[in-house]
Amino acid sequence: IIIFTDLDGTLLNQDDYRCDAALPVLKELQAKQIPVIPVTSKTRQEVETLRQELNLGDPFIVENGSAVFVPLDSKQFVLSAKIEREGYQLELLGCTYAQARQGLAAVATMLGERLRGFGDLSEQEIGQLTGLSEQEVKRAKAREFTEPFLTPDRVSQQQLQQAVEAKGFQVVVGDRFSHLIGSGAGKGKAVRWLVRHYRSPKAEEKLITVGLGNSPNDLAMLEAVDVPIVVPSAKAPHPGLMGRGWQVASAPGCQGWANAVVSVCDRLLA
Ligand code: 2M8
Repeated sequence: IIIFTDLDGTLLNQDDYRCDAALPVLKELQAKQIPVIPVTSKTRQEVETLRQELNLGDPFIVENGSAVFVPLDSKQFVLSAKIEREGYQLELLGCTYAQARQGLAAVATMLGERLRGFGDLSEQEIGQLTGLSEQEVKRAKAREFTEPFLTPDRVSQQQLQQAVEAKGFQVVVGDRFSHLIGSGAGKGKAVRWLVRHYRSPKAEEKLITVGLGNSPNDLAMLEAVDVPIVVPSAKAPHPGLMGRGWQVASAPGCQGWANAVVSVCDRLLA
């Protein structure tokens, strides 16, 4: 089993970014050597901080599938990426942050709309919009591949998407922001890349992939796994993720995550 998981609103509660209810389950998974792979909009710095806090050692996917980081000491994943950087092998699917910034400016000009990205917002503004602390905002602003921006209300989602694609990028929608990402990036592609590089400890083991997410930007990841699980938001599951017959966790945030992971693992390992 491999567990691929979104962070905000999924493993982490949407409002306080905590994951207390999931801690015992994460321990259990570690003991069973079941990899837990973060697949998130967050930056490498944000994920590295969380990995330290949670004592996670597995690979991770940042900035909406722009890059896959495989620790150089990984035993469960084959090291075959081309770039080596600070203790990881790095598989790059997206673009650079400078390209994403230029892309957002080009889309804004095309639409005749002001589009405000993380690079345009002060640390204080991002803090107010997200509820992150000063230190956390700095890590969220340390972007390498993508630009989160305020979803414009005067432009339809379709118009935005068309303009973004005309400029050679993609747009995905997270919990609070839209994200401009490179044309080769995506949570689904990054998940499939890692699955191809999984080295099963037991040759005869049939790999089963589980994915958990709560936002439209998790769709591609959920489509790429064997067992997709939708974590509902505080009010209801996101409408874009419904009607597909996917399992919906019994509660929002980390409590729903924990309940769903325990029941799926019990079922798969029975
Ligand atoms: C952004 O990501 C979330 C994920 O769904 C969003 O779009 O609302 C990212 O910029 C991330 O780096 C940041 O930590 C998060 C904070 O809410 O917002």
